[in-house]
Amino acid sequence: MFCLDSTASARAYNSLSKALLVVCSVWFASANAAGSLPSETEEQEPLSAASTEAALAAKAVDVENLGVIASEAYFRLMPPGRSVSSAYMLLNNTSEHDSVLLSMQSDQAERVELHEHSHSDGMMRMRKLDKLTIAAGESVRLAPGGYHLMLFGLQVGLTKDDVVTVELSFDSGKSVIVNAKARSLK
Ligand SMILES: [Cu+2]
Repeated sequence: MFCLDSTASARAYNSLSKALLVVCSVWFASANAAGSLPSETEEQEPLSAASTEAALAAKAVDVENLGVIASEAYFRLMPPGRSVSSAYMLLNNTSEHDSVLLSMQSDQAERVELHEHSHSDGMMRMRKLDKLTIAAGESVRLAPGGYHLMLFGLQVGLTKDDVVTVELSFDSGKSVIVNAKARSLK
């Protein structure tokens, strides 16, 4: 699935120099215009101290069992009122077995997808991926212009002090809890 419809991307990519920022702003604009953003009707409860402790405990156990460590996690701070953003991190597979990221979810977002940017016919597009394999002993970096997590229906009004918690589920059946800090991206 491509995030950009071909008309919007053709207009937007006349100037390649604006590549990444244009991708996101045009994509956000078209998503809003199409009314495809989920409603904001679901109540989002802030993480309590107890659930934070539980999450940290879960992370410790999962890292031990799974061998995948997530670090340097952050999400892109959105303009006011926007509910779609992206998250980035470094995934390091310290085990002796390949690990396949299959799904991800967050209590703070309606839906989380794995995407990658790719060049096609001289244009940069976003594409949804079904999985991401992290080879044994290898790292994969999710970063602007490459792999990223797309956060749809994200809690509105997040600020620089907020954290988005995402659960990554792997083919082993285990999962890793990632706390992504807010970051402003130029
Ligand atoms: Cu994307």
